[in-house]
Amino acid sequence: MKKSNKYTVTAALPYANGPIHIGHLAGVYFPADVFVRYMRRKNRDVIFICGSDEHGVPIAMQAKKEKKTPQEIVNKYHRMIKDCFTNFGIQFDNYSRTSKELHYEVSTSFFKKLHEKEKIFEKVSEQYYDEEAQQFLADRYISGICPYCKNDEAYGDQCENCGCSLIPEDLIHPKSTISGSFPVLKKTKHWYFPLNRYQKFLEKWILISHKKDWKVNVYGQAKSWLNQGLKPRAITRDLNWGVPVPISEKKEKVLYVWFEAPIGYISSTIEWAQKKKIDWKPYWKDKKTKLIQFIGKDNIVFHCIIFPVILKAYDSGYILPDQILANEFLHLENKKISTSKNWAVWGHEYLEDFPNQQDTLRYILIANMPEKKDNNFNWKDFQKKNNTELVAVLGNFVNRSLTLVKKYNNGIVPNPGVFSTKEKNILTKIKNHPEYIGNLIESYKFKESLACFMNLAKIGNKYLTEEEPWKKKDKKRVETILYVSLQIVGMLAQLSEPFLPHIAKKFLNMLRLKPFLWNKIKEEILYPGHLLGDPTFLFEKVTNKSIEKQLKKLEKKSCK
Ligand code: B3M
Ligand code: ZN
Repeated sequence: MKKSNKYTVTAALPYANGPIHIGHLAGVYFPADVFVRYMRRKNRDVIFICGSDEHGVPIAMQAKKEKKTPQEIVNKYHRMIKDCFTNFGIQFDNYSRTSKELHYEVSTSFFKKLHEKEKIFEKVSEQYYDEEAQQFLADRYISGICPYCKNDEAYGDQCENCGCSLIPEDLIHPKSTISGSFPVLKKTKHWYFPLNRYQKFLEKWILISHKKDWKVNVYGQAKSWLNQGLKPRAITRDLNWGVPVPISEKKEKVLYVWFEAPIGYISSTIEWAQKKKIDWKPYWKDKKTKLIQFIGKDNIVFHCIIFPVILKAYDSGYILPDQILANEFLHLENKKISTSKNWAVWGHEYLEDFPNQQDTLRYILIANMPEKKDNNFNWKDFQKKNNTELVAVLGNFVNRSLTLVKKYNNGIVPNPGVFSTKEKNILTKIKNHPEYIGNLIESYKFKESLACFMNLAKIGNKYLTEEEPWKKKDKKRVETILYVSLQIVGMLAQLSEPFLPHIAKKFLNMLRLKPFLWNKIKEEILYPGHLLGDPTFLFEKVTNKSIEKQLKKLEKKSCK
């Protein structure tokens, strides 16, 4: 297969209305980071783009809740989210904000051009209006009884009890969540995007071209939307927070957040290119460039249907996503993660409670990634995986190998003697690992790629335990065993970076090795005569006490 020359990788722009939790990390940011780190080591021309999504009702609602202005809210959470990503080693090429001037320019220019080319139309409709608060009500600001399950706390866009999606007019006894009053229907003008005109184009692009290469969950959701038949959708809102509609005479009309936020991927790329003084266009317009988007499951329709249609309608040579990757949900202690119920493990709290153990969370969340079905995170399993896999297998094997080499050969990689059949097999096996793991990552099978990496550590650990070099009389035999062990150790150090970047650094330093390009990771990584550094421990045990502390913390949360 001929490899294309550029990759634009995006990760969903998180709403700056709250901190990042393990669900976000496992679902979007860790897999995306593993992928990009690997691609960089493959020497591919890849950029990793993200930024904070700072508009929309979720921000306005959080501002109300915290009695702050939307600006204060986004400033606070943008910082927090950005720091959290940095501390977990998520290495974006650019992390922007949709509140930046540049993003206003780019997103309004999209809107203007679509308007000029008559790709959007105006329509007056009736919408719920809160007379007390004197504002139109976004779907989320209206609650009432769900017509399907009779839950009396359903929202104007969705019932969280039965999961059905709603429109405000579906609700029985609608009520404004701002003032508690009964809203009235009032006329308002909005701009609509005729999605229905793109039905055929999308059917061809998704149902025919991507039937085989998109993940089942993504393809399935897109297909079900197409089967229902697409309808025009409003791309503006009555709200006082957002990118103002450039052609509206009325204030307080803004671009719908799901219209402008995806354009944020483009403005973030432009910002990056401006800083680097290079041209951004090849990353979005070169037909050979691959656009790969990592998103949350609840964002599928926006990335598979709305954003591609915007790009297509704008018609200036934009490429369409090649891959849209969404995972299922991660639960916490068998319960649905919920920001509003504070049922979550927050990234910033983890970093405080487990300093220098970022990679442990990376490891556990990649190993438990809800790739095909919902998965669960629980603290006992976290402790077990850390202690029995990272500490007892990977850490222990590396430490034992290096300690033995120090003892028997002054920390110098020995010259091997004759290999046994078992050793020959091991050496052949490890040689295949870079390609094997790489292929899994390129097929977006992150869990399997990590398992494959870990399997190598298991092979090494088992081999060293079985061979017992410390009991051998024959010096050459000892040296051969240590040599073979060290090749596994070296391979692990080179391959660990996409998954465990902080550990990888320490690990390579300890071996006094530089990171190799992925294609250069070959059989003999540590040559005879190479002087190793002093062995240190790569991982720390997680104690019962610290797990109890986390469980108590959760208990407190659930009592609130
Ligand atoms: N901010 C949704 C979310 O954080 C939304 C993603 C935007 S991607 C353009 O779940
Ligand atoms: Zn319901």
